[in-house]
Amino acid sequence: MENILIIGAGGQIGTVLCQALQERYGESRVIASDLRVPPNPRGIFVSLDATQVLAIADIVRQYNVTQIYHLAAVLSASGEANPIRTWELNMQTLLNVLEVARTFRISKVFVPSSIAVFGEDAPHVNTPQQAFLDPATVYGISKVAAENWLHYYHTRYGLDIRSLRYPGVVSYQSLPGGGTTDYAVDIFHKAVHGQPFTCFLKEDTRLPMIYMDDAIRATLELMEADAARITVRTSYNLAGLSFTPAELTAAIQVYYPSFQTTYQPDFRQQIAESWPQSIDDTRAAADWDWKPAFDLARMTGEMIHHLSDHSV
Ligand code: AKB
Repeated sequence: MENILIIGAGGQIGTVLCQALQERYGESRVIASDLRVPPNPRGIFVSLDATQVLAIADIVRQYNVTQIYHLAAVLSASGEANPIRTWELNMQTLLNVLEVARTFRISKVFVPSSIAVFGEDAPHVNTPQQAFLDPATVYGISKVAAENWLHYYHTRYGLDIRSLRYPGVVSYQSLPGGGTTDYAVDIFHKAVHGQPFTCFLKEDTRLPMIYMDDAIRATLELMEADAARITVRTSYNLAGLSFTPAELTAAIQVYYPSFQTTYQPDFRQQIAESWPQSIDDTRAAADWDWKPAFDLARMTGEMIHHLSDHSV
């Protein structure tokens, strides 16, 4: 029987992944954790500061944990406010998780990476799995380092660690925080409330994104794949869809014709321009049969359906 610890369970992906794992494995088998415990959590939710290795070890021992999903990290935009602190937090929590996993012989670990590992010198269209990694943000630098640590712990200690380079994740269940792709969620909240949206990126900034359902399915499919099929032990490229703020606005206008976006690019524009516009994920397709299900029209319809009071 698996007992699964999620670190960063209160975040955008953690909130939804936690529910998906509870549905799959049972509520008593999933130990959600974050710095703060939300009011009325479903199932087991414990307070955990992942910068404290002994605190992670205590929970692993107490709940007999067999798998860890480590989702806590400072993201691309907020990370730039304090680069050294971001590096320390992202690396310390990662190394703590890896050491606990090694010591307690955890059977499987998931640590997400990001499209932020890519920078100026990677091809921006259909960015390949193997590309030059020269990230422009401290978040990206920490994810490149993380990918190499994952590979190291796998080859040196035989740990079964798996990872995906998430694009921007679009969700109705939870809000992102501190990312460069966050606009693609914020825009829907404005649209359903009948308000105009001010975008911090230029209208033609194309970025890779993924709808939450696809992101969760990809994570579970990767984690459940036969270990012999996992040929990438740094992190897999993962594609969902790609769009610009102008294209997303047009897709929303199908439901709200008077909805308007204005553009006031800030420092996040430069981060976005350093990232891929689209991702080549043929390796994920070949190794564990990955195939996204949501295009722009379907994603937009679902977001509006869930965020508005009525079905559209
Ligand atoms: C961010 O914008 O920083 C994240 C990411 C792409 O990893 N959503």
